[in-house]
Amino acid sequence: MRTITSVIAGTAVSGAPAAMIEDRNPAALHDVVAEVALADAATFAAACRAARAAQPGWADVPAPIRGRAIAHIGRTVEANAERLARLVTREIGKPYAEALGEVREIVDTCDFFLGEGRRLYGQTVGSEMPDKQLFTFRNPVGVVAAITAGNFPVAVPSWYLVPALLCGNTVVWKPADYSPACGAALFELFVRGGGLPDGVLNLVLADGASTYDGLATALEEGNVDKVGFTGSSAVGAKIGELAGRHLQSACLELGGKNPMVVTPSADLDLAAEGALFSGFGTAGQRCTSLGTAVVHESIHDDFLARFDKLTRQAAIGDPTDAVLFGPMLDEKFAAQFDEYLHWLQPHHALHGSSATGRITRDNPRDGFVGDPDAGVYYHPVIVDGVREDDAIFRQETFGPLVGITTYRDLDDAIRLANLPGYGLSSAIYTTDAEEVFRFRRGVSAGMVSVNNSTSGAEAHLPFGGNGKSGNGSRQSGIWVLDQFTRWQAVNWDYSGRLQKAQMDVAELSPDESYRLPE
Ligand code: UN1
Repeated sequence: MRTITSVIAGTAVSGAPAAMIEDRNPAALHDVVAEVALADAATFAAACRAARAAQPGWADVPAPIRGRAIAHIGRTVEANAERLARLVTREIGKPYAEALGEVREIVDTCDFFLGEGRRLYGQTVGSEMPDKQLFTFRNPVGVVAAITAGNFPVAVPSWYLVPALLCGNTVVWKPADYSPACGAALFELFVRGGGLPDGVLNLVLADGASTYDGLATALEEGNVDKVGFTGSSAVGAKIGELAGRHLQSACLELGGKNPMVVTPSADLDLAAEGALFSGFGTAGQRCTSLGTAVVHESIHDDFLARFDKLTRQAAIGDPTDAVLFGPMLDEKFAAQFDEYLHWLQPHHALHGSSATGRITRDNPRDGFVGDPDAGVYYHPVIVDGVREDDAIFRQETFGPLVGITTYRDLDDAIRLANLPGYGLSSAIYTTDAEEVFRFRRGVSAGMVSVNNSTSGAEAHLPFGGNGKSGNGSRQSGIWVLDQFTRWQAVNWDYSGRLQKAQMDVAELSPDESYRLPE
């Protein structure tokens, strides 16, 4: 049995400071992927001290050379794509094709940022006074603590690690406690593939409580300059509050209750296909998964019939096979999803499967692929008749559940889309350009899809949300550079005298009373 541990400054942490746990395959619970030595809060704080010690040296490595490290990491990940994808499938049950796509997202992120080492542009700007020059520089923030979720156990972490390292920061990374093997694998690919010096990237495997306490200590000790967190809105609020006490704004990527508006002009087959993938891909466990389909009342029955049919026909089961979705990420997500199913009420009509709840031999799903009793599999559920006061309408239900509600006019659809108070992703299906732009303007989401899934963002557009989905921070593309660098403004006076800004400024002789002759 393989034991995986935290790694600080290039050295594996010995023993199991907090606990030793077994990491199991959610598609085949008898399969123990690894034994995991969990660290405690003190280990987290020690990792931040190591990152602090390594940071000046890493910032001294010229940015184009750091960009080369990112290039090498990208190529190393690409060369290990199938192995890493197989591990993603084994550890969190993501269907293999999707896992390969997830690995591709790391490579895309590296490809985008490898050239940024030769840009990281600042500006050269003229002064308001002669013989004086102005400049801006991007400086690394220092030590980044990145705490990530396990539904994207390797791609979403790379959204933090790649730009943070490229910008000259050192990093302490705490992957989800249910995806430690993916975490350890990605850590090795970064450190070995990139040739990173010891302490530049550190790995801490810990549970949520130890991480929070360790982060609090590290912030207190002045060893964390930026916190990145991907996870639930509830935990994100706590992390944001903790960072705020140290006058820091965390980079928060939180939950979503992502709406899909289906209008009368929509191609209903396309909309149903989009709803199927948005709602049930990754068993509905993406932060960008579809929450509620907001469907015009005139096409509700047609849309529901198509969506129901596709969902009933979808292959569900063994994630090494060609299935729409596999198991829940982990048993704790299954237990949480069971709670959400209690939110179903008599006014709801259920569609999409032969039953609801956990799929077992006694509660079967037609056409299930493999042995349902081997893992934690759930029936997909389409909940029709959702009302705006229902918990199922207002709250994220991380799992294979999609609500349907109806609207009368587009203003009403936009109101319903925004009502839950999240604001991550959204979609509209329409062939009417005016509706597209009215929706884009009115919806609170950071991301809008037109005739496409709510999920599946590309790696070079800003990714992030508003409201309960985040504090406005954006990841990916050029926008994330503002998370991992701080602007420094420099002015250089070479006039040889003290020139006072706003005071020693030459005045022209304007005559604003001048009018053209009639
Ligand atoms: C997440 O679920 O945390 O847009 C991220 C998408 C993926 C990323 C999802 N590229 O669905």
